[in-house]
Amino acid sequence: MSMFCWTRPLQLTLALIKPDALAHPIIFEAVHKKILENNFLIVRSKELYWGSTDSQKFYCEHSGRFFYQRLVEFMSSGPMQAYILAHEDAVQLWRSLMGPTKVFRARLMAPGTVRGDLGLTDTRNTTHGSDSKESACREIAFFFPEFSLNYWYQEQEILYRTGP
Ligand code: IDP
Repeated sequence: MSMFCWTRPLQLTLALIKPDALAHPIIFEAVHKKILENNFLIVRSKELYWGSTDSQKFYCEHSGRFFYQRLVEFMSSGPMQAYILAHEDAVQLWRSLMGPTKVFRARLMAPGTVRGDLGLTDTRNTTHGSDSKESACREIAFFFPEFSLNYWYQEQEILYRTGP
């Protein structure tokens, strides 16, 4: 029997534990705990290691920014953990639990968030989360090409309509 009680259909998001956080078991555990404590359903999870081509492709929108090269090198500096998370408000909830991008803002204005508590620098900021439902679809396909979003959402709808 499920321990969750959903009042709305579930939404998916893509969450990443970046290399700085995965390198330290205590930090990884703290982020993973945050996911579980907030009643996300972990739909898929895998550890992966990016080459610089993957990092460049994923962050192409930032190419030309002053931090781009540093970001690309960082994202391929060690293993990461990728998750497909489900929740009624998955995109927004995970973004708010992560906290702001920049570490000083996260520390000063969002203590208690993952980045506020555990972020090291603006680049090495522990986690990624999709910023919209559209980005989530694109990013899930990038990380989990074998996963069928359409199928999952259809099944979800049927389950939700039918009830437990
Ligand atoms: P987000 O990760 O909060 O969605 P984005 O603006 O999409 O933020 O930036 C992607 C990633 O690029 C950030 O998570 C961070 O690792 C890096 N980054 C963003 N802004 C800066 C900066 O000003 N200095 C260094 N790295 C940055």
